[in-house]
Amino acid sequence: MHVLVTGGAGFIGSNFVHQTVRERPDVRVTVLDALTYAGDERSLEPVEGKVVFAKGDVADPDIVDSLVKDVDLVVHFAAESHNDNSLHDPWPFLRTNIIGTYQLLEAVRRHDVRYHHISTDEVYGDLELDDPAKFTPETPYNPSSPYSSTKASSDLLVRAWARSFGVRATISNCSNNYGPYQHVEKFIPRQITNVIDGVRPKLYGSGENVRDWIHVEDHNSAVWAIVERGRLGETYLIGADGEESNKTVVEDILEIMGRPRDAYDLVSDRPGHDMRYAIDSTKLREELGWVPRYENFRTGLEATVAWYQANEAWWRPQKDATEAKYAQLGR
Ligand code: NAD
Ligand code: TDX
Repeated sequence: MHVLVTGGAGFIGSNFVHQTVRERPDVRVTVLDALTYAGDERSLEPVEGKVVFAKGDVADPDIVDSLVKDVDLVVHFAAESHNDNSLHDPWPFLRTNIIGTYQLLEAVRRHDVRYHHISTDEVYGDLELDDPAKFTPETPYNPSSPYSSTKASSDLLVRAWARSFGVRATISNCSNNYGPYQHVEKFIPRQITNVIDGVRPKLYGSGENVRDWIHVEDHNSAVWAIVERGRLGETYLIGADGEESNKTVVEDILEIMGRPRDAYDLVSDRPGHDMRYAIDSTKLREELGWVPRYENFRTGLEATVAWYQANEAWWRPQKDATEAKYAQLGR
């Protein structure tokens, strides 16, 4: 099998490529990535010589067609992925997330290639802290941010292309990922690298917002389960029952790194900040027999702290520019 992985130089995509090369020697991998500020070819160094890398834009129909025609499967990770950026400048999100998905769908339609679409739980909006409910595949779409509205749009394109044109597609909506190779703009790596730099972690608003954390390796094993055993046209929610408040996560990071648990600051809130995400992954578990391996969040967090401590050369080049962007936002 030959798979085209879009966004394979980003956080989740590069981990997907590592896992695939490690565990599936029968799979050939080609990566398509535009190497935006969020992509880094060095994230593919562990698989150097074992995958083909193409630098290019998913919104460019020519490069997309030339690569899709030679593969059996597309796994589409490429996206503008950061909510704070989408509040500052939404256009790249419309272009990459909506137009890029459209171009891929047209190419897989032309060449009858199996397609898996990577999406987020943020398409469902948010939940109250005391709501016993979790998101299910039946939850109505209700996105809050420019980022999540473009991801919701792309999901709807996939559903329409599957129904109207018979494109062989599946969709997964996953909760917040953590693990190695995540850009330092994101919450967990930002706080770990701040502590390394002697800067106090920054919590938006009250810090009570809840995210449902899953280790990136578990997200990616679920993607392979869906690709291999999922029903065409279906949506699967991926989550590992990892709900934690942002405040608890920061306190745990501080404790793991030998600092007092209260050595953080509250800063101005993100506009439209979703309160809580929570995934019900029953369908994935019961239908496809998937189980997460990193069930203990604290252990996974300790490993992630250790990875950023050991890999400063990887994240250091991103750090100043990222913090300069946050300084402009007052966060
Ligand atoms: P990321 O920002 O770390 O990586 C995105 C990658 O896509 C980068 O390598 C970037 O260079 C590439 N890219 C961006 N625009 C491109 C374009 N126009 N053409 C080609 N490549 C382009 O993102 P991530 O956190 O790894 O997220 C990957 C996917 O998973 C996204 O679709 C995101 O919506 C989804 N997702 C992320 C999370 C999470 O917690 N990070 C959770 C659920 C779903
Ligand atoms: O410095 C910070 N302080 C803070 O309190 C940052 C960067 C974030 N936060 C909060 C905002 C969120 O409640 O932490 C939480 C997590 O923030 P992000 O890492 O920006 O993630 P989130 O907005 O939840 O979205 C993530 O999960 C879903 C990914 O970035 C998306 O790509 C994915 O779809």
